[in-house]
Amino acid sequence: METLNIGNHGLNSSAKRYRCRAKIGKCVALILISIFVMSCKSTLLTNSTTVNVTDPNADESAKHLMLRIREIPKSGYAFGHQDATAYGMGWKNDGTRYKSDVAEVSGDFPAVYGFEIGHIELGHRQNLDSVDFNLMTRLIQKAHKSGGIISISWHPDNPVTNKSAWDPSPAVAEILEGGLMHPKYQAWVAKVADFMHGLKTQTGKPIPIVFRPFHEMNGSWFWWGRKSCTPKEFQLLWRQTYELLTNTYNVHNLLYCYSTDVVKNEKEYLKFYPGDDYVDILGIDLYHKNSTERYIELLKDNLSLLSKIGKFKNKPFAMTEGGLNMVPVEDWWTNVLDKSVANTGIAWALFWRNAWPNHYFGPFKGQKSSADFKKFKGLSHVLFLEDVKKIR
Ligand code: BMA
Repeated sequence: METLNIGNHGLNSSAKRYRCRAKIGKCVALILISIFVMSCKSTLLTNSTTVNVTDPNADESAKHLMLRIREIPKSGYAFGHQDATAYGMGWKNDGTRYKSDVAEVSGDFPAVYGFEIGHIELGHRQNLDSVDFNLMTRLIQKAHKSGGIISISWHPDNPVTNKSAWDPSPAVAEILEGGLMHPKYQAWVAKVADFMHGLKTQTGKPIPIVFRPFHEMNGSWFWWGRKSCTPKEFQLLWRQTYELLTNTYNVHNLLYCYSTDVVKNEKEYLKFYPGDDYVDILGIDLYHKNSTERYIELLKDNLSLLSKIGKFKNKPFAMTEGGLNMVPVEDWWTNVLDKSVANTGIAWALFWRNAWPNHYFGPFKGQKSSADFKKFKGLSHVLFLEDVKKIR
């Protein structure tokens, strides 16, 4: 009995110790399991060996961005706005307040941020729309830090006439390798490279960018457009720019996006295509210029065509620009846009800038389509910043 008592006593305290150890063991196991699960989740999205990007030396950040972009269509499509945080209707960012017209209307920021670097090639402090490049860098850092995706377009001046990007005088042949203006063009691309190199997080990591140069080439309004150069010349321009950025200037934080204007068919879309090895994302710019019925048709036709090419090439695709100037149709977001683009597989749709009272494509407080925009924001398949930042 005594022994038993002692034994009981002994057993009680060792049982307690055992239980205590078991509890600690369980906690440790739970922590380890959570770490394992979390690391599995992040390896799912950062496993760079499984992601296809064209630049063989692409930074991890660029590969990660590609994985995020590929994930988005599984839950819907992301909303983007050009110059969202640089200015809006009646205001301009002076570096003291971070805001956006879209956030003021809907309560959340866009998921995709369009920026424009036209005039970087000239060494100007501001872009062609008077956005200071230092401010732009800070806005890109902030958008990236908060989980947003950044897309950059470039409207370089005509290198031959020194007039704007909208001067269609032929210039491409002159700036290609062997052309008289090639050294000048190389120096321009070096300035683009400097800007891209400067896009770093606070801890010095490269910020990944969707770079979308020489867009709407099937139109005839830019010097790289269909009436100003041959498809072959355009393709060389693209490839040489790509080579300069990646190999000569060691820029590795970019995903390259090829985007046309509205097209009639697949052949037109691919007419200027520089090749699968030079393009990561397929884009198309679709503006509502004619009747609503016509735009709905155009979205359906062009996006299904884009989706077909994207699936065939296994490349993500997006509506890289678009919108209805001054959004005069009250239910445009839900009834015109969303009805035609939901389920097309696009990763995002980006709307052009809120520039002036007669040149804007996003909503702002008091604007006619604002109430509908809030409804649009409430749709579970339309992703804003809070949604897209969870995809990482
Ligand atoms: C165009 C217009 C221009 C602007 C250019 C580049 O569509 O908005 O005013 O300079 O884009 O942002």
